[in-house]
Amino acid sequence: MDGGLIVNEEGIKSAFAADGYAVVPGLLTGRQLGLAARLSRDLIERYRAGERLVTRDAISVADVTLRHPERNPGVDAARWEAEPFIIGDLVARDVRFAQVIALPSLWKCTSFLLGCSLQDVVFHHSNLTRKPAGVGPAIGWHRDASNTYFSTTDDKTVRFLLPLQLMSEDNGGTALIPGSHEAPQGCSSTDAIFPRVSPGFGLALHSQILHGGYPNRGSENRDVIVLQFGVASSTLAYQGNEILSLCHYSEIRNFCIRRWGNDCFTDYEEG
Ligand SMILES: O=C(O)CCC(=O)C(=O)O
Repeated sequence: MDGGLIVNEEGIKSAFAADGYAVVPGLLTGRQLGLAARLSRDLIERYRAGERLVTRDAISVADVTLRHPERNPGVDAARWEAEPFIIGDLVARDVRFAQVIALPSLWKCTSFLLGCSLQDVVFHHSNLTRKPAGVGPAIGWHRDASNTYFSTTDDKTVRFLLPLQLMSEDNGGTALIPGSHEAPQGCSSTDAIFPRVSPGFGLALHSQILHGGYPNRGSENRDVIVLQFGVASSTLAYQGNEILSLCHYSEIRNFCIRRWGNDCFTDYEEG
């Protein structure tokens, strides 16, 4: 299987089981990261230009600020109507995002974190979540298992946050409480940590880990591609209707090969 190079699988697996999260190096090669960053930049520009296909059902910095002023103190919502906060269903907006979802390293990592075969892994959903420099809003504390968009009844999901810039506390990086996936009550946000995640690495989240984040008041943007995967046999509590949802690796790979030919994967290989 080609793609990024994941080393230390056992270490990543035991961190994920014990802490409810893992920072996974080597998920994207330099060229794959270049593709992901280029597609995300295009999408942001199309949003700012008001293209309906991109703005439809998406959330702007203004929307979230008006709905939850406490999450974005001091920011004047009216100035940020054209600035995207969350854009979901990435393939529906730009079909080339299928090449990012098809990265073998993500599927392989999901299969070893969930202890299932690669053939049993399915794609759930995608979005681009942004915290623009200086005005990025906070994200409330939550567990992905409780979301009413796309979740399962058995906790068998992995959510990857793939940052396009170095993500840390300084630019509103994801906050999480290690071990909270095994502590349904009794967690305190004072125990939060902010993993530093480099572009090309991913933050893999257990469905029960408590996570959120503070506003970005730093000078660096913080954009993450969010991709959730699960297991075909799971019962779904909620099922968002996105292009390629519930497809297997072979189906998404074939989808890409039909559009861009066999080279579309090797093209993004290093060296
Ligand atoms: O963007 C972030 O820092 C967190 C995103 C998140 O909470 C999620 O996708 O569940």
